[in-house]
Amino acid sequence: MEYKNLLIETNEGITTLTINRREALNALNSAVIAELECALFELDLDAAVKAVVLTGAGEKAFVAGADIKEMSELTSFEAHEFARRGQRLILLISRMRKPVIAAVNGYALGGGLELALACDFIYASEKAKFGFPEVGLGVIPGFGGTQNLARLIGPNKANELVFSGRVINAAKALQWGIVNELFAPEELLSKALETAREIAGKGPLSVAYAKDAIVNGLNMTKEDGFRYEASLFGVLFATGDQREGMGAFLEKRTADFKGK
Ligand code: DAK
Repeated sequence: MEYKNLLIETNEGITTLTINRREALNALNSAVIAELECALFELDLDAAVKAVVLTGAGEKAFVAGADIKEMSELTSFEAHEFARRGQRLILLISRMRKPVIAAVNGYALGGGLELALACDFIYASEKAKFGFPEVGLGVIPGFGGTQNLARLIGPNKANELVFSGRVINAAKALQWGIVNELFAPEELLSKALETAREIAGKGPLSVAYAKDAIVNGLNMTKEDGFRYEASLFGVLFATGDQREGMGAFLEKRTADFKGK
């Protein structure tokens, strides 16, 4: 696929995926959503890629939401297609084996916040802003936002943010637990890449299985989650990476993981 709205750069196993639609503050129209889905699907299959950092082009916005202009003109059938595509993208990120870090460099509103919440964790610029303006547009978050936000920060804070449509600053997002860490705008990407590199140095199967256990375990009872974790733990003992990781420790050398 030819990417007209994305910049994709891979260095030493880390891919920086930048949504590049500055004229609309990187708003998600159907073309951006289709390109993101395709790019992430391909990156997940690419053994050379160990982690993905997702960000927005420019200094103003990560993603200022779904494209309101395009949405306002949709027929009912097109709106249904749009919703299905968007939700498929959100689910794809949680199903990917590779970790995806959101580097939120500015506005993360509506569908933009939903996209960030779908990632495995969020780093943000001190100038970033977060909110769900949907109730002011006569709709509600529709790309998993109500579910992912309430699971992340609990229903009370999620209720306040979603019902009010208020935009909160980065410090508040950090305090509420939406964001893991804040950085000066010029440091954000390098800090996200630094963490991505740290993850890339670990066993890729271990990282993939840990993600699987955390994402899927959240939908299980605690006891079922423990059982699931034990199964994945056991499966890893059938891999070369487990022998390599433990062997390297015992031989006092750096592990050379092959992802199999
Ligand atoms: N869509 C389209 N264009 C947008 C946009 C958006 N969400 N946000 C900004 N732009 C465009 C502006 O129209 C403007 O374009 P021109 O007028 O220059 O052509 C350009 O980007 C620059 O924006 P501003 O001139 O407004 O810049 P300001 O600094 O003054 O304001 C702002 C920045 C972020 C506060 C403001 O642009 C703003 O309020 N933007 C809209 C934010 C918003 O309401 N976002 C939420 C959209 S609703 C669904 C699932 C999910 C969703 C929907 C359905 N289904 C399952 C069906 C998600 C819904 C949403 O995300």
